[in-house]
Parts: sequence; C-alpha cells; structure tokens
Amino acid sequence: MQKTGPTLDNALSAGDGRYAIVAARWHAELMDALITGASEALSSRGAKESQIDVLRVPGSFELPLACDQAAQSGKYVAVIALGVVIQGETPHHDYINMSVAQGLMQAGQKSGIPILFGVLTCHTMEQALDRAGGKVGNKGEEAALAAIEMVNLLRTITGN
Ligand code: RBF
Repeated sequence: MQKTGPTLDNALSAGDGRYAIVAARWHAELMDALITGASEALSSRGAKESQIDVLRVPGSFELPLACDQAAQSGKYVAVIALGVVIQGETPHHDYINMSVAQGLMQAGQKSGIPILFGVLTCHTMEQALDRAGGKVGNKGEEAALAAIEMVNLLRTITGN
C-alpha cells in the first residue's frame, strides 16, 4: 500500500476521553469504510467502545454545525469529521468542500477542541475507493490517529 499519510508515534494512547466521529450519509459504502478505519484506529490506541460515539449527519455540508455542537458540548476530547464528496457535473461540490473545510476550521478554533478533517474531496469514485481502505490507505484511520496526536499535544501544552 502506498503510504501518503503521517506516521504517528506508536507510544501515543487515546487516553480515557471520549471521541466523536461525525459522519455524513452520502456514499454509504465508502463512509462505512472510513468509519471502520477511524473506530479501529481509536481502539488500537486503547479507546474502549464506550469512548467512541458515531453521530450521523445527512451530508457533508452538515458536518460543520454538528461538529461545532459536539465540540462545544464538553463531552469530547476530539471530533473527527468524515465525509465523501465526489465531483459531479456541476460545481456544487466546490461549494460543499469550501464550506466544510472553512466551517470545520472555524469550529475547531472556536471550541479549542481538535476537529479533524477526514473528508474525501475526489474527482472520481476510483480516487475515493483508493482513499477509503484502498491503495492510498484509509483517510478515516488517518484522521483518527491525527485526533489522538492532537489530544496528546494539547495535554502537553496545557499540562492537563
Ligand atoms: N453530500 C456529500 O456528503 N457528498 C456528496 O458528494 C454530495 N453531493 C451533493 C450533490 C448535490 C448536487 C447536492 C444538492 C447535494 C450533495 N450532497 C453531498 C449533500 C450535501 O452535503 C447536503 O447534505 C445537502 O445539500 C443538504 O444540505
């Protein structure tokens, strides 16, 4: 498998906080693969099932609001946004992608809780398959590992 993502320090643990996986419903099979990748990554770093909530939204456009609320709820140490946006015949996907990226970034900055961008923005279905457990890896898994890294980093910075 081609390795394009970061390599996480193996010693990092998910800790005992709770993680929210906020997942869009569009492109269900790809989404299942991303959710599984994220959940397994959290479990492999010591998170119990009770520490992982999977919250569904209709489509990727709805991710920022749900992630914002999850981050502000005080229940979670990190929020992992997962979605699949595949280019169609109109520029619709451009509007979705820009809104989601900006919305998630703003939500993260507002709450101070890491919000991870696990949204595939692909031209073709093949590109999406490659990134949802195919030859370019699983971006859900990578987003979850990035969440763990950020949780540990914030702990180091704040001393909590
Ligand atoms: N949501 C996705 O998560 N992925 C998509 O590829 C996607 N494509 C869409 C294409 C069109 C033309 C429209 C109208 C919506 C699409 N959505 C997609 C849904 C969108 O994120 C949102 O749920 C709806 O627009 C309702 O706000």
